[in-house]
Amino acid sequence: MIEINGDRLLADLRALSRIGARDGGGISRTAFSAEDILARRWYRDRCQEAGLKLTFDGLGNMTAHHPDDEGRTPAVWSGSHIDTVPNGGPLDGAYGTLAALECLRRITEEGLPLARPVRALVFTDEEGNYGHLFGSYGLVNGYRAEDLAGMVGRDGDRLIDTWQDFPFRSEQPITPLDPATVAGFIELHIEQGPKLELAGLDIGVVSSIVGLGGGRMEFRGRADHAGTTPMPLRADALQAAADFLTTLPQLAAKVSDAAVATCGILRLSPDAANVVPERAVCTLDLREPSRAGIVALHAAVETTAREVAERHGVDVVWEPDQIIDPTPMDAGKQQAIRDACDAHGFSRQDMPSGAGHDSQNLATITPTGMIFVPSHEGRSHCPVEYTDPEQLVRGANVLLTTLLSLAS
Ligand code: HGY
Ligand code: MN
Ligand code: MN
Repeated sequence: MIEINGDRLLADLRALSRIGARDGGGISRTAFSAEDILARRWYRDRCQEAGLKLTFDGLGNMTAHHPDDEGRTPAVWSGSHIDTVPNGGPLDGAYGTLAALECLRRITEEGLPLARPVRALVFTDEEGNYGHLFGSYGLVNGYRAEDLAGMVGRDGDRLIDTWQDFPFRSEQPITPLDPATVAGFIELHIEQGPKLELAGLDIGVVSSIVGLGGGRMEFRGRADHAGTTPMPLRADALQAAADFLTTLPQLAAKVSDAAVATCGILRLSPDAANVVPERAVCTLDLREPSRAGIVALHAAVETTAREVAERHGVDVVWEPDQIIDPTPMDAGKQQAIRDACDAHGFSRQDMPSGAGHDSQNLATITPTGMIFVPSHEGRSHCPVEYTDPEQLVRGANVLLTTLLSLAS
């Protein structure tokens, strides 16, 4: 059974983690940023070193393939993302991206005669600076020009301004991919939760991926002088937002034990210490294993926000995101992953994913599977994100064996 070059994969992960590294240990590589360009150049150089061709589409999704496989379809796909959350960790996305590249390098080095080619992919903006799972969603569904024109990043920048002259984007039309060109997708990823480590297991075989909802809740009050405006006369948008946000834990609990609700961004205007806040914008992230659960969360946050706004004498505007459905993984791909674990003698368990992944979009057009490795103390989306190197190598070997079984 061929194996990956573990030292090379670990060295690649260390090298990529230096791009966008910040004092204090975190990594910031937001989609279409200068750090993103550096990381993509680095990835392109790795492809060239391995004799692989790199192409990219109108959204910046990148595909690495062997020149001999040019145009050969259907192909087996694997990959993930290299963009990060602000001050994130070194493995979320990068691990699955580089492991897929390592598998393609090993297949190339061994000159394996495969019935179907294997391709390694990098999806743009998985972390949703402009939109949930932005690149893989557009790859599968396309985007209308007006959708793209309306997209704004967490820093308030317009997508279509920021991606101007972005060197890793083509002028290709952003139309849905032909499903016939893909013969299956496998994504390797860190668990980003504590289950595998607590169970002392090597590999998670993902059964399903949680549904994603959320959106923008804006409370609109009235700007007033902080010193001269009596408390009862105020229409303070932040007071209303604060009241609303404290209800999130019980709103989630009312829907189910697995429902989660987060406000990770709160923006005030005019954002001045001596002005009563006129506007408070809360960005909400809502998740639940069922679509009905997310619909219930959306309804609950809207009802509660309107009640709170009424009480505070302010207005409220709710702009829900498009719900990304919970996604079951393909049974056949799950079995292929289990077989690969057993061939290597690695312990495993089937488990759901509480994090969203590009696999959610790929699964709508091709049989898709996901492989997890343990995350130390379940931590992720933060600088302390860590997985033991030998566990990283194990996961990549399961990926290689799985891809070879699907491509043969
Ligand atoms: O938010 C998520 O679950 C993923 O990391 N984008
Ligand atoms: Mn992430
Ligand atoms: Mn990820």
